[in-house]
Amino acid sequence: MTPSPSPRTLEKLAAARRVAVLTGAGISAESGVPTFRGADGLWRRYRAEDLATPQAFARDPRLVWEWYDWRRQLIAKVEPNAGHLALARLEARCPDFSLITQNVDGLHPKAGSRRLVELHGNIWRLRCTAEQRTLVDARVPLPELPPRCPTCQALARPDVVWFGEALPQAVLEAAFEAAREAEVFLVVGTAAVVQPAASLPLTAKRAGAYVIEVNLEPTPISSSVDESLFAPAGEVLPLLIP
Ligand code: BV8
Repeated sequence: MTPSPSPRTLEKLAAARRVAVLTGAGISAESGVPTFRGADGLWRRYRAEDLATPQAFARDPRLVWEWYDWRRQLIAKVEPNAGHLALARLEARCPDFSLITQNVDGLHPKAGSRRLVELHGNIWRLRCTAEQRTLVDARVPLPELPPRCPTCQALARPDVVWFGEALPQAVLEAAFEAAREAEVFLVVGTAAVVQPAASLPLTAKRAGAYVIEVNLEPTPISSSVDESLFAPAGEVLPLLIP
């Protein structure tokens, strides 16, 4: 039985002019994209430190690219779900809105979200390791692994932020400013483990936001939020955002 949002939560969300949302892998789960730490998690078959790090890429770029190409092929076959679409509706209604995502799958823009802060990059972009130039290459599968920069033939990497890499400063600043300014902060489908993303909900709370969490189960921030709704995002978000 999907829990009903409290009247206070519905009032806060309906009245808010400034809204920010943080999403994690859980919002894409109902589209068929494995999460990182869940039962069918991506890390189950792989270990984060073996693949999503600069050291792993330096050691074996082909292995890292086999993992990313496998994920790209999987994501290419799926569609945004009701949770993604509800957030796109919320954006259309809010004068001041930011959707901050940890996800690299590109399902939020595919659902129509535009005011997006992609904290960890995007799996559909490649970055030249020599000149840092980025390009969108959505071919699945990629014709050669590892791919090379079409201009200078240097190795190309996924344009994502790996563990141990700093997030781009401008992206970080935009995310924390949105969290500090928000009247309502919605946290959807994240285990709230990975930093610095996991600090955003508490930053919003400390700045006076009403914080709503949507997850299947409690997380380290559940005790700090105003309301937790423990049910699939694809079911809860349409109730929050009819
Ligand atoms: C940084 C892109 C500093 C790649 C990702 C030791 C060494 C080095 C660093 C560290 C260290 N210890 C700690 C750190 C910091 C580290 C970190 O936080 N580590 C964690 C593991 C402790 N962070 C970093 O390294 C960051 N950079 O700190 O830089 C710095 C500063 C200056 C100079 C140099 C360095 C960079 C972190 C970014 C890593 N990249 N992704 C890729 O995707 O391949 S993170 C990866 O995890 C994804 O982005 C993912 O989104 C993210 C977070 O996971 P979640 O989204 O929360 O997903 P998860 O599977 O965990 O949970 C899913 C949740 O959904 C669950 O709660 C589940 O219950 C729920 N759910 C499931 N189904 C549903 C649902 N909810 C609702 N509905 C459903 N249907």
